[in-house]
Amino acid sequence: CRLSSILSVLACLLGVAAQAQNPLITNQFTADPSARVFNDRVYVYPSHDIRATPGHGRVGWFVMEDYHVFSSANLTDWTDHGVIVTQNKVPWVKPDSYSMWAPDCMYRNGKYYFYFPTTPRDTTISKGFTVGVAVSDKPTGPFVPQPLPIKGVRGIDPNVFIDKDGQAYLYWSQGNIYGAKLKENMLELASEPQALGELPTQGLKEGPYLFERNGTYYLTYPHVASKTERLEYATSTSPLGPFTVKGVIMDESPTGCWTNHHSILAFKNQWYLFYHHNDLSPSFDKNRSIRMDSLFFEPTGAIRKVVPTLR
Ligand code: FUB
Repeated sequence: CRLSSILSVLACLLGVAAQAQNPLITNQFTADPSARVFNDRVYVYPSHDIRATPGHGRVGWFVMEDYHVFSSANLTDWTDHGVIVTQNKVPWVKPDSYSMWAPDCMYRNGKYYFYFPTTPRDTTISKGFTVGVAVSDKPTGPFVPQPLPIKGVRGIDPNVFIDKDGQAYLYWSQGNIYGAKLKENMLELASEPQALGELPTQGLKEGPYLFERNGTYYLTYPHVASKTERLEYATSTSPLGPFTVKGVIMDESPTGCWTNHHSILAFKNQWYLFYHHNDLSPSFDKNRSIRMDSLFFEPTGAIRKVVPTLR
């Protein structure tokens, strides 16, 4: 994996693009894709799965030490811009925790804010996962981590949404899904965290992704309904709910990957679902690969179920 990191940095320096079909990236493992459009280009901020080696990470579990960002102007040719944040350069992170889980990125007022969940070295900050922010002038970094994580957030899988009135919101998960307003500085909560309403009462819900379409707020999330995660959604007339469960966006993984984690975006008049399976690691589902398929709405606003394309 260190070799693959070196190769991907070289590819980036030489301007070599990654390839097009699913999975989108084949020279390294990638998961939890948060896709954003910045300046007419799609940027994907995924997690970066690696394999445990002696003394580095826990065998059989997620091992994640840094983040890359990838971009594309046509959703076919992907450029790896290299590492943007790494665990041991974030001042408050537990050293060598290898728990740099699912991130997100948002633009506001000339800056790019990269949100990432991980575990702090000091349990008085948080006893488990919390969410940090790193800030950059460019979508590809360099991102400078804030000295401390966001106060008042315990959990994983941050997702940021800015409404039409300019109010920003942070969503995250800790078994259930929570949301709160963010201050204009994008670094602090502006309201108390709250649960978001009538979500499924049974089974883990994580990886929230919120977007708005025609005045409807869609809260989309992986949910373990039976064996593995499937992607579901709920809707509301307000960004903090209450949300009402509406349906399934994608069934459980055909490749047996226990997790799925997604984002949804519109680019050049077409909606897309970014998600992951474990195409490149069929026997170990903690080494995942990001994918993308078109997503369609019914005239009622319902999301049509997405069937994953084959490789
Ligand atoms: O990638 C680590 C964790 O697995 C994420 O935070 C979850 O959403 C799941 O994909």
